[in-house]
Amino acid sequence: MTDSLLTVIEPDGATVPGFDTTLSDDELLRAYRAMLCVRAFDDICMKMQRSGRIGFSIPNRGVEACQVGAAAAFEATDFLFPSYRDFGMALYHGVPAVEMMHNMFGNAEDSAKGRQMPVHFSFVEPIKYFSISSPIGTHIPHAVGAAFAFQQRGEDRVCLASFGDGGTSSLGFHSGLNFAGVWKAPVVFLCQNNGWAISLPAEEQTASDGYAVKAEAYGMPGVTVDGNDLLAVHQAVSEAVARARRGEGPTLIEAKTYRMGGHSTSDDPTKYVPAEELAAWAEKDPVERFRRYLERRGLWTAEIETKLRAEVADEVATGARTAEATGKPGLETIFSDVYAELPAHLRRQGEAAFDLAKRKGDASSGDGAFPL
Ligand SMILES: Cc1ncc(C[n+]2csc(CCOP(=O)(O)OP(=O)(O)O)c2C)c(N)n1
Ligand SMILES: [Mg+2]
Repeated sequence: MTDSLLTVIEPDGATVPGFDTTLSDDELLRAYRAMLCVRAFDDICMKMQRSGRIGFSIPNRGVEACQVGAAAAFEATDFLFPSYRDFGMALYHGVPAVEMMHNMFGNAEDSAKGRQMPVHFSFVEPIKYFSISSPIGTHIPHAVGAAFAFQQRGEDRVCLASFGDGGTSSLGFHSGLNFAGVWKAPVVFLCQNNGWAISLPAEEQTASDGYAVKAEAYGMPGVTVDGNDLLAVHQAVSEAVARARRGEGPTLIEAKTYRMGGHSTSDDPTKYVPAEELAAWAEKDPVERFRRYLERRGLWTAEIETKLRAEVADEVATGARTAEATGKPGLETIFSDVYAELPAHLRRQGEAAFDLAKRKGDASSGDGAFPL
């Protein structure tokens, strides 16, 4: 159990003596672009939700370094089991913004064919990004089960289970970590402690001294890392991935970060987040901190910034326009990808429903309001 907080980028962008990242210059710039893209994506989703064009979205502001630093430690052959607040994991690995926008609109091009809520992305290429589970913590045993299967089959793949401080109160957290410890499954648990679980502060989520300490009970190392420091998160997760690949089992990483926005586009954080707390964390903005690092390293200029911002703004705006203009999934797709062979009773029920829809018309759209 490491008590100290791993941090490598100083507030002015310098790194601590003796540290060097294993990320190449290209990967560093890719990470920065992914973080800018998350911000652009968030921005446009807020506008689309406020104008009633999508049901809801999840803001990522403040946690971008944590998502992207962690994602950069995985190969495309590994399996990510992300949280709903992990947009940067997909974007870093090259998922085009338009693919994510298809899900925001639940349209015919959506990989889930409109059968998931917005922000419940799932991708097979270019990264194995497992479908988001709405019930908190239920994806943790999924990640452990997949990791155990890879271990049994002798496949060199590692799984990531990413969840929040609130996720540690779920049954999935405890059963998942327990069996990962017992089986020495190749899985990395990333607890993004972002200060809040909707309106419940992280201090009221647990009586233990932080979250990393919980690792001890399950027989695995627990590490605490500065979640606003992309390179520190990347280092901690890379070490855990290497450990998993060596067959030494799982690691629990607590990344201390901060949600600089609402839980979703449907709540008002000013009702419960102290303004001074938010202001203090805004000073530690992870994107700005990484930008200073890139500048010191000679990888950032104002021209590069302008170019990247224009690129990501165009990517998300074009993606949103394309997704909005794409039609809804046909009713007859409700059973697609579900059964290898459709059972007879579902075929009969389906035919009756499709016939009714043909005669009476498809269900009309709702008003776009979403309860959470
Ligand atoms: C089993 C279950 N209980 C409650 C909810 C409602 N809910 C949705 S998000 C959330 C908070 C989760 O907080 P945290 O794990 O810290 O993640 P964060 O939103 O901060 O990223 C809750 C309680 C749910 N989706 N599933
Ligand atoms: Mg949280």
